[in-house]
Amino acid sequence: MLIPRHREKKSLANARKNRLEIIKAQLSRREMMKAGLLGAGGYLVLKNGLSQWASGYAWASGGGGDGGTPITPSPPTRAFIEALPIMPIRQPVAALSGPAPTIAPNTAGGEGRTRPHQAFGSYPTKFTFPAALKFETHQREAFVSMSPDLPPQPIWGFDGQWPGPTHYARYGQDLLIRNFNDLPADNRGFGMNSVTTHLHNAHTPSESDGFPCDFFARGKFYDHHYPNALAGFGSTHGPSGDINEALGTLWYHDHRVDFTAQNVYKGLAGFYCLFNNLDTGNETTGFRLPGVPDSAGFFAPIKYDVPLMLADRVFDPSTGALFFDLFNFDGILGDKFLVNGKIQPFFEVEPRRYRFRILNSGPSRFYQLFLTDQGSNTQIPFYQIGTDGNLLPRPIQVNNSIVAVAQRMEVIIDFRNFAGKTLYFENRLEQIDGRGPTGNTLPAGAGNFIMQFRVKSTGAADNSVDPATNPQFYALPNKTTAARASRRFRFERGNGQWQINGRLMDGDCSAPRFQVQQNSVEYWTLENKSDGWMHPVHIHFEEHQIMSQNLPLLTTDVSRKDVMRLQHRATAQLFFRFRDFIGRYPFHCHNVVHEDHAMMLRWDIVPAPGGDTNSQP
Ligand SMILES: [Cu+2]
Repeated sequence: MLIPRHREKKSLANARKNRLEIIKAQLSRREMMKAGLLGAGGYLVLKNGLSQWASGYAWASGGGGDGGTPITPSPPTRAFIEALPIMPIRQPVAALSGPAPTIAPNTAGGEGRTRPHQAFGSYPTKFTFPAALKFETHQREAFVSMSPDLPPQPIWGFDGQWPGPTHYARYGQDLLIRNFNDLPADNRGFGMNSVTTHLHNAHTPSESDGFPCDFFARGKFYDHHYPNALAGFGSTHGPSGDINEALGTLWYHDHRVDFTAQNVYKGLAGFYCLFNNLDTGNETTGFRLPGVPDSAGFFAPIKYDVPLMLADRVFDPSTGALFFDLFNFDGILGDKFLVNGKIQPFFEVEPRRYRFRILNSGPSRFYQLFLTDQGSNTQIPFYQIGTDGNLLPRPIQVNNSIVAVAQRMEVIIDFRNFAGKTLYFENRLEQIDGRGPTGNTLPAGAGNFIMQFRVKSTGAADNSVDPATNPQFYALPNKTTAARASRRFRFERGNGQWQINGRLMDGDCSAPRFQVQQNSVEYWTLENKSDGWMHPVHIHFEEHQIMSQNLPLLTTDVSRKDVMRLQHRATAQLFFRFRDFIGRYPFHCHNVVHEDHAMMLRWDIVPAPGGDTNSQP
């Protein structure tokens, strides 16, 4: 039946209004099920005007009426008219606001933590309480401009910024960070104002890791202890840890159970960079990676060492406001590409080498990044030096790199031969819905130009290492040790939800699915039997190495990783060594929409001689 154009528009507007009201009510998937808004299959029930929005002509259906990519485009915005923002560095404080820190949770003093700091009890000689270095951050609402062509957007940010301040830290120097929840009562449309902050892939005691159910209410604070200690310090590589486990580019982000997608989409994310006496942030020392320290000292942005946070977003076509669709279970694809919080910025660079720390902050898109000279549509090779926050053993020359949600790629780009030219980061991966890329790479020039480089004609001296000389960074840790336990995990869709081995994450995170023995080795097999979906799977606490996969590996997959890009019909076996701390951790799909629709599980690390060997938890 043909619907008159004006009626169609009106019903669409009603549907959107109804959906926004449900989202504003902060209902989780579980609550929506209870309220009868979701059917048994997990799909949105077609009633009360919701159906128009869900079922076809407003959204390219992902199948089954469960939403998909918006056909209704965001309002037009101009590209490459605003400069790339560089985030400020978080500054230490002499004293924390509020009560003095305590090892036990200071519930009476307003702390939301529920478990004592373990590293001060079990490791008194290594970590002295309280940590000498102290920071604080305030999560709060702010209005920011993402484009001069859009209205100011209400975001939630660490210290009111998106991306949040970049945190610089050094190995061997542990720190306390007091995290205040100063978020507003009114979420202005979406977002949950109880929060938990995860430091992605850090070797962090469980109580400071930002476990999904360790969320704390507005008005409270939470003290996180980050040891910044190399893995193995308490076991295989005592007392200082294994230098080959050194991490570089981490990021912090909200991890609230059932609400991670909304809260990260709203802005709760930032970079955390770890340095040591090899990766120094100074191109005249250590590995000599590009970087010139600021004369203001360690807590100031390092020149030529640039974090880039990629994000895609949808904006309401009528109001220009940031839009989040809670009813899309495939994954949310934005039609606007932001880098460091700006839509398609430009960056003026000198004709020399730069280190870029590139993070895909989601929510759901995969990128295949090329460096494109738009005039000729030629691809310029560059060197990849890291994946997922870990330096590769040596630089690898590539002409593109794939980065799934939550993955990082570190690259060195040499602009020396491009003085006066304009280059672009171009995403050429074809992806038409939140399920994952199609597998096709678009022709050169046909992708999305997400960022522009304007190369100046002159620049400062370059003392950084030339990656073409094949310098050695860290070696790969040994992975020949036999496993104490082998486990197998299927990532699958069932009843319209996202499952691991046929089960959903429980909403109170109360039951561990399995227990790992502290300081043991395990082999985990991850399996995706579908060719409809891809899952970037993140395992907390320890990175892994891929032992084998039934699909070809990228040259850069021979590395340490913290996200497994589980492709269509992939089966991959991973090597893990779980060391040092104990407690509960999650493991989940980092397409944050899949994560919130329960593709996550809790597992625990327990002291020897505990732990189980359940092969299909
Ligand atoms: Cu997934």
